[in-house]
Amino acid sequence: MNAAQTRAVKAHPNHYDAIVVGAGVAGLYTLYHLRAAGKKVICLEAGGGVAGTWYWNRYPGARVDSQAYIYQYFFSQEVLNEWDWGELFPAQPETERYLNFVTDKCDLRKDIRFNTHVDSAVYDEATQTWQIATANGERYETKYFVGCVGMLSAALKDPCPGREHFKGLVCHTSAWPHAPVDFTGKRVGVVGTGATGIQVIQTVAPLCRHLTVFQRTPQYSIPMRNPKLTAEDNAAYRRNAEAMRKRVRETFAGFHTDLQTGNYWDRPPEERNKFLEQMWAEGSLCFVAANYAEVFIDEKVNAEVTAFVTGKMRKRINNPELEAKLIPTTYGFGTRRVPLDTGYLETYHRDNVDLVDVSTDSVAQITENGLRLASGREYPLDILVFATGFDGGSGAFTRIDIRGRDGQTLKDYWDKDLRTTLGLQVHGFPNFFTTGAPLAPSAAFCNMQTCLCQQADWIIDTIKYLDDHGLHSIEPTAEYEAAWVAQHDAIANSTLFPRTKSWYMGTNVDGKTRRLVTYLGGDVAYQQACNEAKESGYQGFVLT
Ligand code: NA7
Repeated sequence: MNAAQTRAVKAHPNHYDAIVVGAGVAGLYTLYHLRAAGKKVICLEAGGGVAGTWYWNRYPGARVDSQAYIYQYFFSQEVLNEWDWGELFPAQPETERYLNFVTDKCDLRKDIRFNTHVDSAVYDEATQTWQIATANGERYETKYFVGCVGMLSAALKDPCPGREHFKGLVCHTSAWPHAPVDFTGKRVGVVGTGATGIQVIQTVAPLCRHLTVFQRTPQYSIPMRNPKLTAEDNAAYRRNAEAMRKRVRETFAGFHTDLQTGNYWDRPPEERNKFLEQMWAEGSLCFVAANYAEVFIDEKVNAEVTAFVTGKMRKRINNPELEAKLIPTTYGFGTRRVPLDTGYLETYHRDNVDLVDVSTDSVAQITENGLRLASGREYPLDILVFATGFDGGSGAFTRIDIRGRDGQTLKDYWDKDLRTTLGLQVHGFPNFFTTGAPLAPSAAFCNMQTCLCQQADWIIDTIKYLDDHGLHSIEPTAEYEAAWVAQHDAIANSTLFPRTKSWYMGTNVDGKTRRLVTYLGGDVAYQQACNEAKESGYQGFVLT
């Protein structure tokens, strides 16, 4: 950049060193630390408040599946000292309150522009800046464009046409109304039985007159153990916070517990069963994240653990007809995201709940009075809830018109092949940083707080490095990106995940490139790769 170009950049009324898009877990953290590093930074947020996922997904029953003491920030002693958690797995209102508390404690609100949807971000090679346009007509310019837009924020639209004819209320879980929805006396239909659908179903069933669940694929589910937390519990979390901060970065999936060492088959059968029973009793995702790696790699191990889980489910369901519908048979345990539930399976014992299999007779049309299947069978409803998932990992980025060098759009690039460098940058898009993007643990298989904050740390350090060295831009080379993709694929293809249809593999979105969105080498290996890039002076990246 020559002197005239530098002057032109500085003259822009909305010029920033860095613009962070999204005020969720990653965005708030990045904003705080970039500001603390002396950068002129602003955060643009589409919603009317902070919290990202926990702002939008305010449906009944929404709840975090990570324990509160690992789903919290560790960077602020003041926040740690002053915040008390009420439940081990906090519900959406508590989580949203927490993120608002952090926002106010750290005085972040003044640097967030709410109700500001970013429509486009275009890289100007002459000035080495990103030109950002928002839906409300504002223009911004920034050296660094940091997308903290959420791995699960691009919701899939209505799965069938006809919403305009429906006399009742249609709700998407991911854009739930802020005013409470009254289910009293209502006939409710829920489409989707992923982690979200399960939370809605078990919560709404006792509130409504009748609930019809439209299920395409059944789920393995673990009963959540969710005690209320006392002042002593919170005091213990505080005492342990420093150790926990370190611990979560030492494990495979960013939890406090780690995958088992040793071989599954080395334990005799009764010990294996005892181990599984102990893990099951935890009532958490530890059953996944602290199990044996072979569960996800070795068909026979997976079959044994699957049999253990289905045995548990059968006992709860205790009805052959329902078991046939609710127990998965087409994929192995853990190869799609395992939900934690609170009385979900037992919900189907209620007289006011029906389970409809839409795997062969699909959801076809929203009618005036309800939902019609392909066979013509119609279900009268007052409220229709879609819990139909997201374009995971990539969708929130490709819904923004992002253009890098030579006018290349990110959407076209990813439509050809879903690829990133460490999930942090993309070749052809200088000074564009991402959290929660494909090919990193934070895209799916991780305690999100751990992985998002670790990625944000790398981005913050990299921005500081560039500025401290008087550099203008950073971009991964095509070769380095190809090497990362190859490493990612080699690991992914050695597991059972690619055999199962799920948002992890992108099979839930028509036409999406099939690639496991999440890096499965584990957080420790991932952090090592990130640190090596940094410590080598960014070998594999072009710095100008
Ligand atoms: P998921 O896990 O993608 O679940 C979406 C559900 O919606 C799933 O049961 C889908 O069935 C179902 N679905 C989607 N489209 C249809 C149509 N057309 N007809 C019937 N059923 C349909 O999303 P969630 O929001 O539950 O969870 C996302 C993540 O949030 C979760 O993994 C956690 O990390 C938190 P399918 O399985 O595709 O047959």
